[in-house]
Amino acid sequence: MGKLDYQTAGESHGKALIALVEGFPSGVPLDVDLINSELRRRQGGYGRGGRMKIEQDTVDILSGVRRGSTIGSPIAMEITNRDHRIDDAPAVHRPRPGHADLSGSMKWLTTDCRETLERASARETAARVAAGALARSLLNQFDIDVVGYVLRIHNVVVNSPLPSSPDAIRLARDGNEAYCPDLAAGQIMIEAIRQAKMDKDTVGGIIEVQVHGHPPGLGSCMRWQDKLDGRLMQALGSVQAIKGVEIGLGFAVADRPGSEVHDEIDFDAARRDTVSLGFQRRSNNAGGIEGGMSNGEPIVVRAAMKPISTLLRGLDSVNLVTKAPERSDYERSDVCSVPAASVVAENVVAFEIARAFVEKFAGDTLQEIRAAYDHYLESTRSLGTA
Ligand code: EPS
Repeated sequence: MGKLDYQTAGESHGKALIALVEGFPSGVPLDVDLINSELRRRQGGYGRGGRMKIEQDTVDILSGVRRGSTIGSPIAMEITNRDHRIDDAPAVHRPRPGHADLSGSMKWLTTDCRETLERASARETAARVAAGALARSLLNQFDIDVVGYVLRIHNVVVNSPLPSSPDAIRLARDGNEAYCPDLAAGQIMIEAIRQAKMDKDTVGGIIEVQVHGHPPGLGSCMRWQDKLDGRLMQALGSVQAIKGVEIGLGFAVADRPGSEVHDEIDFDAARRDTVSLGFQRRSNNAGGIEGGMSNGEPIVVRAAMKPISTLLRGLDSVNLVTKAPERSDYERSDVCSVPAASVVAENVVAFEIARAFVEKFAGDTLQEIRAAYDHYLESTRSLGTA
């Protein structure tokens, strides 16, 4: 039994993107429609560019599944690129500030930024969404729910309280092209994107992801690599264009004394049979993680996305061949992909939760994982009752 992990391969204009998931338990009924609907959502959102009119992202499952269920072998998924022309795509000599163009050209000793940008492109996130959405077939077996949405685009911020259940958040979120659960704010966000497009500019924003229904004890304080908060930060921080990640109160913890930060604990015996084992918090400033472990409260993570670095109006740059000052190259691009990034964030978080879940309740089969999970909940529930 290997560790649950995944890898991606593929360039933006190569033949295809690949997600390869290893260590996935057997016996999990696979929800391919869920993977495809997440891929479709990633392609959408207001502010996307022309490429999304060309592509129709769906997965072809190449291995690891038999008669609709996983069989324990590596699961390879392929997403075909309709717009595959990597050999014919023009050279890019004028690096876009903010993109991988200049650092990649220096690193791989080339004056053609295309050699780096093809892989650095956010198109790769389609493969990450496929892997994360696949992991949800496992999470769904245990009623673990993950929901991601947009909190802010440019200077437009959600300013009404969000519904508390993931289903209600999803319902509100899916009602607008900003993927924002506050409809009024979502409409103003769309206006901000429209304005940026008119200005030949781009805008960024903030996304939030919540996890519900998971047990306490995912992650560990024993090895720094195993801390759940650190792992979520790595997973989200590695998503293209993400420049900041925070958990719970995040940077706002610096403004408050401890008495206004830490989430006081109650016990309600009547709720002992729930996944929180009866423990309850009066607030959730920790964002559901203490000591690098889930504490049973919803996990709440946020990520800040910079504006896309391809601007129609260009930015000052230097021609890598002549070293003359020139404006950066323009590649077809999005004006804003914060809504799409909320889908990416939701699914990369889902994968990390599944990874931590399979670590804690290790087993080759769904059956064994379920037995370990039930045994754990039963054991923790009986703590203190001698
Ligand atoms: C993307 C596909 C890309 C870009 C975008 C994301 O396609 P193309 O380069 O052919 O237009 O639209 O990539 C970026 C914004 C970037 O900076 O790399 C996708 O599938 O999400």
